[in-house]
This record gives sequence, structure tokens and C-alpha cells, in this order.
Amino acid sequence: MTSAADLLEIATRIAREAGELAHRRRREGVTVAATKSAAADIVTAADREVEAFIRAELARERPDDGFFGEESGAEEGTSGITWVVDPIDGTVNYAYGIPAWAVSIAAVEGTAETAAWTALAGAVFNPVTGELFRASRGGGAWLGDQRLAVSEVGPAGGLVATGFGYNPETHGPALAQLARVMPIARDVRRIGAASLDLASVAAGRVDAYYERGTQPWDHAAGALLVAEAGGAVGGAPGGRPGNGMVIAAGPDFYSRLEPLLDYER
Ligand code: LIP
Repeated sequence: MTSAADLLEIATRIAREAGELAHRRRREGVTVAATKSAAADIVTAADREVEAFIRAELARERPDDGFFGEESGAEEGTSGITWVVDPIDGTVNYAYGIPAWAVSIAAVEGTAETAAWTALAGAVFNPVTGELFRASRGGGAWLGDQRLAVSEVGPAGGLVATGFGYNPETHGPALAQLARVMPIARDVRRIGAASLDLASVAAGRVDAYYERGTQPWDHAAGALLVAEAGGAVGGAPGGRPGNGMVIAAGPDFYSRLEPLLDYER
């Protein structure tokens, strides 16, 4: 049985190499290859190339594991471990040249089903800043040699990160929801990459993050970062993070934020 630390070593190496490849392609110029769920939901040639690179590296190192990636789908393995991969999280930032996008790689025990897996290792790498956030189950969350811990929110309220997703029908309700959150917020951030939002909660750079409509590869690694940094992370009340909702914060602020949100069950 491979340890979580061994899986993390593989995740960090591949995230770093994949991020460098994506960064190189970004400097060469970005081409949008297609749109997906909505006109705003784009995939670049680099998303596809970087995911193919990650998939090939994992197949070489861990041939019995499953794979679940944003651009190339799911394939079951026989080892009980599945790799959940977003080659470029924050693709719109990547396309516009905003330096907030990341490679996100998680190793989970179980299948490609958020509700059924246990995350063992996760790496989130922003090649533009050079920051690689990493966590393994029971081993803490780290940025370089700094152990990460979620923040405690003061009287000014929480600095809250959120996102609005690609589905235009959800934007009105998301704005109404934000209006309900404002009384407990000191301010709001819209970073544009769920994996970096979650890494920011883990690092205490924001006090909370919530978003509806994200996909498993957006939050698989980041949710482990938050949990290992002492935070609370979930979805609908009592549930796991999912497409209906992802919430992450220090435990006290989480319990203030959760009742203000809408949930899709
Ligand atoms: C993005 C998320 C972001 C969300 C976007 C999108 P992508 O992932 O990280 O939080 O608001 O709608 O889901 O598509 O760049 O991998």
C-alpha cells in the first residue's frame, strides 16, 4: 500500500512540471480550442496538452490507478486510488493573462465520485507566482516549509472569496446570496480559480470561500488543503463539497456562513 506521503511526492512533481509546461504555452500565446457548458466556459489548447501530459506521467508511474480529469474524462483503475486532475484551473484568467490559475492534482481513495472518496494527497501549483500548496491526509497543509493554518475572523468580519460559475441562470440567485453574506463580510474577493480560493483559505489569506457550480477537479486538492489546515469544508449542510455548493472556512466562521447560503440538494 502506497502512503499518502508517496502519493503527494508524485502529485507535487507532476504539478510542477505540468505548470511549467502551461506557463511556457501561455508565454507563446493562448488559443481557445472550444467552448464547453456556456460561451464563457472555454478550453484552451494548453488545457488539453497539459492534461495529456499529466495523464501520461501518472500512467507511467501509477499504471493501476484510476484517472478523472477535466478535459479527458474518467477511467477506473484497479488499485483503489483515483487521480482527480484540473490541468488549468482558472482557464479564463489563463486566457486573459491574469496571474491566478493553477494546476490541481489530488489522489483520492475511492472512485471518481466526490461523495464516495477520501482525499489522500493534493497539490495546487500556481506557476506564475511559483507557489506550490500541498497537503497529505494527516500530514498537514504546507507552502514550502511553512505549515498552513486557517485564519480566525476578527470583529471587522470575514474576507470572503466566492465565484459565480458559467451558467448564466445561476447569476441572479448568486448575487442575492452574496447580499445575504455581506453583513458578515469585511469585503469580497473573486479570484477566479477555485483551487486557489481553497488554498487561500488554507493559508489564511482569505477567511472563507463558497461557490456553487464547481466540478470535482476544481476542489479535490483544495478541500484537503483546507481540512489539513484546520478548516471546515463541506457542501450542502452535513454533506461533502459538490456541484451544489462548496464552503470552506475556519470552523467558527463556517458555522456563521453556512446558514446564509442556498443549497441544491
Ligand atoms: C473555474 C473555477 C472557478 C469558477 C469557474 C470555473 P475552470 O474552473 O475554478 O472557481 O468560478 O466557473 O469552474 O473552468 O477554470 O477549470
